[in-house]
Amino acid sequence: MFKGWKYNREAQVEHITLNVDGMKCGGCENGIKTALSACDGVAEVTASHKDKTVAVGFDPAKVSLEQIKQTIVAQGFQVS
Ligand SMILES: [Cu+2]
Repeated sequence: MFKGWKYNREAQVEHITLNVDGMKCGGCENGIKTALSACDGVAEVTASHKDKTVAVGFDPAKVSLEQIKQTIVAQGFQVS
């Protein structure tokens, strides 16, 4: 996307909560947050190792749910 180019479409944000196994501490949460935040289209990430959940707000036009899942798996966690 070009900076300064007026995009005439409102950014849409979809929210999803994924069940993620393998997080054991805040460091694991941060690893997932950092990896997902680096994805274009991801607007917000909340991770909880206690609840074993990762909540993601994303623009489906820019990033797919499958990409989000794969990013988490690439960090060494399991998404159910
Ligand atoms: Cu950890």
